[in-house]
Amino acid sequence: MDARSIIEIADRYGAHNYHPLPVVLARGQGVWVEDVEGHRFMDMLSSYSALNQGHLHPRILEAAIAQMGRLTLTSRAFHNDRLGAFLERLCRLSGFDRALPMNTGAEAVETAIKAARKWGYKVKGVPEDQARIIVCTDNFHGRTVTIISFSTEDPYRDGFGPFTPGFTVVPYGDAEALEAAFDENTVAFLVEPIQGEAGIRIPPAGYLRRARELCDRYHALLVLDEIQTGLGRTGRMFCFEHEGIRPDGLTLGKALGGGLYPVSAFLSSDEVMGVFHPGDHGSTFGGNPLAAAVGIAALDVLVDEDLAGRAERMGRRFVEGLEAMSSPHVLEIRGKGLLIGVEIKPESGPARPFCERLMEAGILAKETHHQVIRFAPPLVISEDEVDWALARIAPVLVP
Ligand code: IF1
Repeated sequence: MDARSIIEIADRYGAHNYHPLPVVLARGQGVWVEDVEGHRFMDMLSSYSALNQGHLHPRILEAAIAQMGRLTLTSRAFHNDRLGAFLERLCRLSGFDRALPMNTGAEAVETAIKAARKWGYKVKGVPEDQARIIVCTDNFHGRTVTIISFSTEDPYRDGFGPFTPGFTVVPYGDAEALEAAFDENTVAFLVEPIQGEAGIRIPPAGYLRRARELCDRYHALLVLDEIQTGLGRTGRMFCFEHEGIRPDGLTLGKALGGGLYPVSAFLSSDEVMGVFHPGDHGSTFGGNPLAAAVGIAALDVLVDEDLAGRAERMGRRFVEGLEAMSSPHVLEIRGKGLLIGVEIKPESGPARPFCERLMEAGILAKETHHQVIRFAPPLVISEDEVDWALARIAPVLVP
């Protein structure tokens, strides 16, 4: 079937909650994807960082296939022989005491919110139903009703109320405003170390360190959402390493599933995780043996192939190449590692037509927030592939 008919069917039978580029993908390998008509593209979106290890990484695929032939699902009513090893791997890699496995990013964030609130009541001593969590403007943490309750983006909220109370919103990157927002009932500050959806926004240097100090001073948890920034994307295994701090809680997802399966987790200390007891939280699929086997392989690949180091090196090469173009359309190029945003000047129009032209040139990238093109290829990208991409981006950015 041709691309147009496939798109028509999806449009006819699907909800219209997306506006995808008009390309229908059928195969993938590494940084490359192919559409139903046999055109090859470089995937510079990586499913929003869920494909850090690239499409169909052979080790991850092999682990998944092997596990699929043994055991895939047990629920948490029984133990399975893969989960313990996965949790241990995750804790050792991240330095946390315990991990709670879920499936999607939003579920990991919901878990973090529940953990922080319960920690607030049981450990900190906040009066019942008074717990407050500080979050930032232009945050993106997922799509559940509770999470969109503290979104500042109208389309994410419009028509979906009533909303969950208990959140205080402060301007992202503003340490003074953050300090002013703490009170005795604050249980956590939940924040992305770099805001992805907001257009690859990097807070001022020292912001996370200040956040760390404030959380210590007010006895609140610093919870970082690294669902997008974690697992090598920014040139470190975790983005918080850039500032030399440690959070009290961490959410991971996306690349934890190696581009193959939804795997997410909330990580924290014995003290925080200790608030959970049998029956008070869970998920049918979270921690299933297939997810655990895939998760182990996904982490092994990140470490063994030093994908964080590669993100750092390839990111530098890519940004230098973009800067060398001196495009008259570009207002700013920003990013860390291979999480790169190119902001288009308002007078050059929105980013979407640039993405459409990139697609015609063989590069799949997606605009975010109208003016920003997001470049976030799989971290397995090679120097030659970076140069290949730059050669195709140049004619689109430089007329
Ligand atoms: C979509 C955005 C990116 C996330 C952070 C939690 C989640 C996400 C920091 C929730 C998800 C998504 C969802 C996806 C597009 C993508 C996205 F543009 F929408 F904002 F990456 F920038 N925390 N990000 O970035 O994870 O429940 O989706 O597994 O289409 O909504 P999820």
